[in-house]
Amino acid sequence: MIAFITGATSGIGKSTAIEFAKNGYHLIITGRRQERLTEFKAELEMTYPIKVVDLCFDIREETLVNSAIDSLSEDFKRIDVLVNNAGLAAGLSSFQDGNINHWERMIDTNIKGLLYVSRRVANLMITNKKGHIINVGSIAGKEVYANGNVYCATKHAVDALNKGMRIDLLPHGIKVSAVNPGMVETEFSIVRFDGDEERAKKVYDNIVPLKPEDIAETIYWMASRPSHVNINDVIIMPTIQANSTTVLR
Ligand code: NDP
Ligand code: 8X3
Repeated sequence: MIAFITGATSGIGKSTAIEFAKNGYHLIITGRRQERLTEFKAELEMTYPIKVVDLCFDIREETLVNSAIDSLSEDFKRIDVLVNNAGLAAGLSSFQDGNINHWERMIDTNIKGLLYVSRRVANLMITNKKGHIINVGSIAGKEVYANGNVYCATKHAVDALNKGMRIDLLPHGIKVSAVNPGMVETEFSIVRFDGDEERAKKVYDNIVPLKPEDIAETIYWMASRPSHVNINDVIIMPTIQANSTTVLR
């Protein structure tokens, strides 16, 4: 079995790769940081009896996405599970003060990048007559919170695409699911605040957030249901969080 995981250099994607490796999947791991991919591939292959292919590309670049996927061997093109995880939030400011560069990074990564990867992989899955696409959305794709404007819009787009892909891929026997987490402690907030680690740390002060492993286990659980069962959608929160803005500190 083969799992293709985008954004496996950190956080949820990295934990998801480990979870699939533990369960005997061969892996395709992706991200922009080659050094991390090389190290992670070596660690995975040393720990588990699996083969790992690392593909270093920016999912915002359609030609790079296509050439990376086309470079896979015929064996590795038989992808069973695609986890569309790579994504980010950039900034947390009012719409009227929004930074255009932040908006473009989020739209290009969370929507367009996800589309480029999914289209190419879905076509391989159609040829193979099997497959499962698992989209990593967010509570931000279910609710809108103050200053979340464009990030929330991109995750609402993921929610819509999750439903749309499920309809279009139904005749091909391809499952489509989404996991929508609340607060997970990863590099997410460091990225959101442009590397400001102090500000990022405060997001998780005095709370017990989700761990990336919690999401990884959920994703693997979704992927390992019997063939007649599809988990359409999961919302998963830390116990101290009721919705995107109600958090017990
Ligand atoms: P991290 O910042 O820890 O990981 C993000 C991953 O995405 C990295 O591996 C990064 O790799 C990859 N990535 C980002 N941009 C690109 C790009 N342009 N091309 C290729 N890869 C890219 O954050 P998380 O693990 O928390 O985030 C994973 C997903 O989970 C995201 O979609 C996020 O929106 C979602 N999510 C996160 C939540 C949280 O609270 N943490 C809650 C709900 C959803 P590299 O930098 O090497 O390219
Ligand atoms: C990440 C969770 O609440 O910061 O998607 O939007 S939140």
